[in-house]
Amino acid sequence: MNILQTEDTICAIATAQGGAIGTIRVSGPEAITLTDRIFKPVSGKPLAERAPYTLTFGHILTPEGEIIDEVLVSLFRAPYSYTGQDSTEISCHGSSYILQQVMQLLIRQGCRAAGPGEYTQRAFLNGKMDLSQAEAVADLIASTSAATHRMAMNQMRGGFSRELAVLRDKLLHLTSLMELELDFSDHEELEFADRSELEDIARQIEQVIHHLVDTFSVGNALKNGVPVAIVGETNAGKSTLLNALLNEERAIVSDIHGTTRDVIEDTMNLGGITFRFIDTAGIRETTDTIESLGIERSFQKLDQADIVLWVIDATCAEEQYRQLADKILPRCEGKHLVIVLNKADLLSSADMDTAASKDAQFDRLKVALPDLSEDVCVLSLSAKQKEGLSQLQKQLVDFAALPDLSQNDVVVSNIRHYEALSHALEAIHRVQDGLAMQLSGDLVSQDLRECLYHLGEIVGGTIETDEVLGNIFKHFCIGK
Ligand SMILES: Nc1nc2c(ncn2[C@@H]2O[C@H](COP(=O)(O)OP(=O)(O)O)[C@@H](O)[C@H]2O)c(=O)[nH]1
Ligand SMILES: [Mg+2]
Repeated sequence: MNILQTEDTICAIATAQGGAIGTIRVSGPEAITLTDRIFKPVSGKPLAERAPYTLTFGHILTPEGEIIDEVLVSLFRAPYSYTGQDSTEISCHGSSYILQQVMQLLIRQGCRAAGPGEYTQRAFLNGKMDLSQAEAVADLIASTSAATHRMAMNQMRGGFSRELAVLRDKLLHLTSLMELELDFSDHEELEFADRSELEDIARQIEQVIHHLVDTFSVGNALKNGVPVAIVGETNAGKSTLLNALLNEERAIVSDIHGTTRDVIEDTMNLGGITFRFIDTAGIRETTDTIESLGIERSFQKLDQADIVLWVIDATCAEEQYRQLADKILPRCEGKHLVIVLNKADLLSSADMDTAASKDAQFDRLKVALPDLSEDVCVLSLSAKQKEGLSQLQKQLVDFAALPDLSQNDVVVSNIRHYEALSHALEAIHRVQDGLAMQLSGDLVSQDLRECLYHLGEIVGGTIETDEVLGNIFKHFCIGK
């Protein structure tokens, strides 16, 4: 499918199955004519002759004259519709048989069944909304909590777009000051904005972009779940812990070392917060290429996580700790780290003779782990017996405390926006460096333009390719 095709007329069932009413949307230059061909209004006056933004009652008929349903048709004329095109919405009874019949009739008359997100894509291409607003439509439909709903609603209503517009204005101002300097640099008698003023504007821009980039960790946690990476040596019980936390057999558990080679993740709601648990390949020295690729990804996931669960086999805790401390601890800076001493069930039976209590063993282990900073939390549990899990869950909820969002907070939750903003941030840093180093204006302008380009990518303009658009809209539901 050519994704930029907007000149044909599309139709789709826009409502979920099982409701009392089902709506079919038709959009395109022929929307009204084609609907008229299958619809007989009770008043006798065809849609083509009716005023827009009216409801018309009538019947959907087959070419043979059989009544498929009694329906209400709403009428929209370009450019005042969701897509910006002529559109109709046929509200039928919610039977999937009826809806399929109406779809088939429309298709027989020349409509094309719409792909995912095609209506919103048309809305974007017709200038009804920018790209970030279009993406918010999908988020809004997928929202499952007050926080995700608020983020999406704010973005769809243009909160983010406005913030970006202010930024772009500032950048354009800075660019024009720089270019003024370039154009008239031969005229030594002219005074230009001095560099400290330019640096000041650049600093303001940097702060705003920096702030937006920072909001992504909250936005992402709210939208996709707080990322919790489960890492550690092979056979420490990481997959068992994942399964215990998710309460299902999600990952393969085996006593063969190196079983988990790929990343397995799933979400779970605890105390009203969605967590994204990520089981990773065990970290060990290996010559197996596939396994080492898996281990590389383990580190990637560790880096992306907000919370790290380092699973250690309690029966050889000191050894496992020493093996990996150098690799794991430095990567946990700025994250919450929980050291999970797993297989506590084995410990208690092994140490039965000494009559040491579970707590005492735990304390001993804690002392045995050297140079642990204060804020690292150490818990002992048995993933296999599902003992001690509630303590871990409580700890996770404590760590994850997310801020309450207000209606107007701009929070970046879309990875595409985050990446564009990160690139914009790099560019503005180069601008700042350039200004500080007294680089010539044309070099600095180049980075300024790059910064503008990346901000432009977010709202969409003239730059996006079919591929980029296709990628964005394919995640939509059909009918939106
Ligand atoms: N006794 C005991 N065995 C466990 C526990 N957790 C995991 N195991 C076992 O340890 C082995 C490795 O577990 P697995 O979850 O695959 O480890 P991974 O390689 O870290 O993912 C399996 O045989 C598990 O049944 C536990 O809490 N107690
Ligand atoms: Mg595993």
